[in-house]
Amino acid sequence: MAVTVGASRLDLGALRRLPADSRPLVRPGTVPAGMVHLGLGAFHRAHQAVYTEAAVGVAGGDWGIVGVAPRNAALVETLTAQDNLFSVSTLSAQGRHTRVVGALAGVRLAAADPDAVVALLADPAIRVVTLTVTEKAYQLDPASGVLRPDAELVADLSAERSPATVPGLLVRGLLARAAAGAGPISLVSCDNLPANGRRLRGLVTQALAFTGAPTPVQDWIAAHVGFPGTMVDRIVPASTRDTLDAARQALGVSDLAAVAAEPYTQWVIEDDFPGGRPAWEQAGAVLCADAGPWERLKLRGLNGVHSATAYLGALAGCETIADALAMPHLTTVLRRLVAEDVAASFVPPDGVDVVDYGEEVLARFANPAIRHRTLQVAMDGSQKLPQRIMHTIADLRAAGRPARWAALVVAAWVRFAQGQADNGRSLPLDDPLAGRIQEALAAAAQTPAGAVDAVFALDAVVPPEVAADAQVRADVVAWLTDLQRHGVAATLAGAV
Ligand code: CS2
Repeated sequence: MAVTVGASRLDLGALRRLPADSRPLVRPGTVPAGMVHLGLGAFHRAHQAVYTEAAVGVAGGDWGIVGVAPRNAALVETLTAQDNLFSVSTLSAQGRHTRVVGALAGVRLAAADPDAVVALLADPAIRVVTLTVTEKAYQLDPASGVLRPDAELVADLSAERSPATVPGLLVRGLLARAAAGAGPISLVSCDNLPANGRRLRGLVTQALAFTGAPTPVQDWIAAHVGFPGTMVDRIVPASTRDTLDAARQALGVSDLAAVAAEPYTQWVIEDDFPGGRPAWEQAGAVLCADAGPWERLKLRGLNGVHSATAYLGALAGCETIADALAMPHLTTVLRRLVAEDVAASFVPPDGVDVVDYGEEVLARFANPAIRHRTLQVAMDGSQKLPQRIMHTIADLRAAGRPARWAALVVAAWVRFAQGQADNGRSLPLDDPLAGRIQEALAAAAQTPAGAVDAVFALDAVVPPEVAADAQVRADVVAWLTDLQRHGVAATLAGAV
């Protein structure tokens, strides 16, 4: 991102000149580090950093966060120049509020000094590690959770070297921690993976086995490391020049690490912290024994609906999620997806009505102040679709129910992967499996059925019971035929 010049910079010295309601909730630089966070993207800054700062503000504790960016050198440089400070703007139709967050005790660039990150993970002062590294960084087969290490990860696990991947950093860090007997720790996945705590535990266990670490070391890790599952929620689009300009206006100084987010925020966390944790419940988080029902609610009832909006919207030429929602009939279709498919696919948390939840989600998506690009949400579909849509389909079919609206989402994804919007514009397939998906589509018969069969053969994405389901296949083929022949607008109009 280009550097804004002219205004003076957000840093410790600028704090006292900020409007009173824009100042941090803790005195930056005074809270010793107790946590490491991997993945310093916009979502972390507007979510876990905000909760952690608020928790420390109310209840205290040595829970400063050392933020680790795997590769983003510019962001680490920016935050270092800003004394680890950044702002979060909360945006809605009613207006905006900008506040500087003082949760970060330091920042590191893993690519520049991986060994420093390994040493941090082995430091007894660090007792919690949170992660927002996106689905693909786990290197797990999205449908099954089996480890599929790339060459870098194989190298990280095969010999002692400075790790180049996120799983490599975690495993080398835990081995160093075990060797140092540095005490218990929890690794907290805050990514939108299914059963993210169990997936992360599975990743660490499979990766450790790969290293051939001695059994007592593996046993130490199994006994001393918690893997709480979480449900995380807040819509935080990638920052743009507008985000930075608006932050500068609100603060009177420039903040090149500014993020903007919707007002809504939610965090449900399984309380598995053998080394202790911040008092996140004091900041509004829900600590519980099983986050599973909350996670299914969110992955299926929000993220699945988000992906539906992104693929149908991008095909119809809409730039943002809010623009897509303004398309005639889309909200009707999304309501039916929630009411007929999502709500019937799982048992929600006690006291939650899935249809009401869906209404709130649609109102959040329509927030005109959040310019969330359809192409951003459309990214990495192969990593997202299993937990967002395929599991809905699998559970409905196992209960003998149809999955008609969920099948529309799969068809929209296939058409998106075919690479052309209804207006003829080409659509980028930004996905770690892009090559495999495109090859499969190119080799297939050039008919809707041919495309669906090609995609259903990708077992990393489509679970076997869904791939083998003739009714699901027929539904997806029928929707894809409509989308190809008539486009999104007419398909939606004909569907309701
Ligand atoms: C979105 C999510 O980009 C995406 O795929 O569906 O980032 C979504 O905005 C968050 O999960 C909301 O909590």
